[in-house]
Amino acid sequence: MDDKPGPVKKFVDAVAETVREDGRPSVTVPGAPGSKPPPLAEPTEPRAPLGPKPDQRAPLPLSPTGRDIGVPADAAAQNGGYLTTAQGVRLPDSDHSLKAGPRGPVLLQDHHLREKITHFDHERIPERVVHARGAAAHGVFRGYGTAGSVCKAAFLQEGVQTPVFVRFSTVLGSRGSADTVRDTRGFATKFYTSEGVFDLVGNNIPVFFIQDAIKFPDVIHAGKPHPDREIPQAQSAHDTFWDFVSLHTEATHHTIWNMSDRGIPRSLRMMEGFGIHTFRLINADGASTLVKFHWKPKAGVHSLVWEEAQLIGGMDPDFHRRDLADAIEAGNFPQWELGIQTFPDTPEQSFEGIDLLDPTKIVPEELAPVQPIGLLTLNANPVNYFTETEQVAFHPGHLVPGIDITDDPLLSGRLFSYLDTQITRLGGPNFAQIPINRTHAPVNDMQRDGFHQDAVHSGVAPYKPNSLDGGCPFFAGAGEHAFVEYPTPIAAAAKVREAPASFDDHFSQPRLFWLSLSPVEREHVIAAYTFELSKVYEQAIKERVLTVLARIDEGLCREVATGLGLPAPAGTAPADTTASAALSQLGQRWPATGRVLGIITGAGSDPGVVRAMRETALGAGLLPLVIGPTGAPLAENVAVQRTFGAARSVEFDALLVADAPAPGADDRGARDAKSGAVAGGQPTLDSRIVLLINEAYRHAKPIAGLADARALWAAAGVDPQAPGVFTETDAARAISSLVEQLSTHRVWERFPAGAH
Ligand code: HDE
Repeated sequence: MDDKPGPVKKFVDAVAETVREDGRPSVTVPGAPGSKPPPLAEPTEPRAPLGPKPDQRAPLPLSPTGRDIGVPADAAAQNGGYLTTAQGVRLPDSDHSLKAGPRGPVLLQDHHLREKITHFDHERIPERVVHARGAAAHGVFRGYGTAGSVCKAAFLQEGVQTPVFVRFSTVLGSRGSADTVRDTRGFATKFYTSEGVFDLVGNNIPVFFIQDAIKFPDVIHAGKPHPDREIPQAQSAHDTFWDFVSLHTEATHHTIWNMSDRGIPRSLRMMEGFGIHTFRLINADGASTLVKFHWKPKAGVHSLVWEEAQLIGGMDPDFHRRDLADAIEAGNFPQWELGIQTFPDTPEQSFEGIDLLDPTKIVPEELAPVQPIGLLTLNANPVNYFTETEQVAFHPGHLVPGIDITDDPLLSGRLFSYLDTQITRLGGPNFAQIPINRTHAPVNDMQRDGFHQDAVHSGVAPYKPNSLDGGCPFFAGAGEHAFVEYPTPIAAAAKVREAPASFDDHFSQPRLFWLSLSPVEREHVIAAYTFELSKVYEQAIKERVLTVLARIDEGLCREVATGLGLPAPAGTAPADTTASAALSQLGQRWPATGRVLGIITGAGSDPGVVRAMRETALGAGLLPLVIGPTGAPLAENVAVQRTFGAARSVEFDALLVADAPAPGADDRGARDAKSGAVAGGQPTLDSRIVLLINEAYRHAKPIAGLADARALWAAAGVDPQAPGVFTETDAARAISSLVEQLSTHRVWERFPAGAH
């Protein structure tokens, strides 16, 4: 927008410049903890604090009222080379309390001790009641202009670049829980537009468990750990969850999505996002169009397999968080297209018989195609987790001119809840002044005082009308970017606690979802239900869930019943509907950019060959990590990023064998608890590498190697003729075979699928 305030424009330009076009990583191995490597000995010479790393960016330094405060964007919050108190008084020591003699009692007059401990005592704020576990990144959104005819919002106009902050989350777990649990993921985006903040607070699943916000405490109480023993953490495989969803069958649609591969994403970068509710867009002429928002990842929608998800839960509970930060640090910036499905705003608010106000229903993309309206690129990691990712406050009621709500009863409750929850979580009503929440548009809101007031307001008349402050602030007129609620007509009605009759259909869309999955995806759904219900203690709840499954599909119900050792109730599923290809995660091709390749080397590997492999892999957009017997470099310039002892298959999307390594010095073969069973009887090969190959093969990952990889294939139970196993004569061919295979995400042909 031409009228963008100066500092915001400068910032946007700077952000836009960092968007890489070539897709080539800028850092070959992500993970450096600081902006400079540390010296061996503790530094003693006072010096200015280190700045953030090149991949990090803090919120734009604006005043609480959206003004440029002239601070360089990379200014560290800490200032000066000396340790001080919070009052800026320099300190000579922070290791010893003030005592009456070295062995004497600590003195109450130690103001430094008291300040330090008191602050520490209050370092935690309440975690989010839901979506507590999260990871976030900064980025930029560029409007395509294609929404111009239906929406007047400035940030959607052609070429407009808007800074954004995106937070991904799991719903059920607490802040320290594991990333790869089976759960819905949050996908919340804050657009700092020139017309104020717009938040699109969505999920990676397009429907919700409930149709009315008043049920939210119920579904969450059921999903959270049992209140007596506080187990299990961050998962739905327990009695209270299945008790609720089997009785409250409007949850059936969301639940089957959770039981599908969507519940265990491979990466936050590989998830779709959905606004779920139907929103309303208003164009320059004041006309309204109903829409559903979609985020489509450029990398495709991909998932883990359940065994991987479980292994990662122990091996690297921060897997998704690390993956997001590493990808950004390495310059593999994740991208999504924002798209809309549009529907005429008719009094019925339904489309092709689907009630648009029912958040348990989708509109298949085949009926209403998703039209791309802009591109999101995440290109910077936060500088500080707490101040940015933890303190960011989203709210579906943060709307800008051109975007309005509908009467979806779930959305109505959310409009209350998000504002309310921040008051406890962020300690008062001034959370919009926390740097990450500050709008980039000028603020003159007549709000005053309250806990943590950062703005020093001048003037004497925070009220309207006034003459003492010159009448300021003024109302915006037509053409001055005012937010005007759409004058939705409301039919005369009586007050009732009821839902429309169309909300009673709980099964036709779960069936649509089931019918749209490929055989291998259906296998996964069956396995997920069977696993979860096996963890349920009460027989009656399992039987009740089977009656729900019988209403989705007889085959699904029968297979799950077989796994549980229970009789399958008779099928009562609704009539078949036309399947929606867009609901399956399979059947397309995606770029392999940013996929992680493990290069297996041995003590005898030729460093030149390994270096060339890395270069070729980097050139193909992969993130290659060298796996070596120990942490020692193979040669100068060929560092080892993963040791045999620490590497696990779940970190890698594909493996390339440069060498079939002999047992490393710390390999205990069959006695190694990590790998014994698989490697037993293969004393010439490192047992951990045999396990690595075996797992990658079972998890349907592509694997490639040069001639002597054959010994590894045999030891790891790999069929050399199986799809996605490449035994090549030169490394470049091996890598291009892997890249080609990665475009379908996994070697799905390797999974034996039943006829469901
Ligand atoms: Fe939320 N939800 N929610 N939710 N939600 C919160 O707000 C709530 C719902 C979603 O990264 C809370 O700031 C109610 C649907 C995301 O900070 C809280 C209802 C969708 C996030 C809250 C819903 C979401 C939240 C907790 C039923 C997808 C994380 C902390 C009407 C469209 C945002 C907070 C972040 C967070 C309430 C249902 C998505 C308590 C009452 C549907 C992504 O306000």
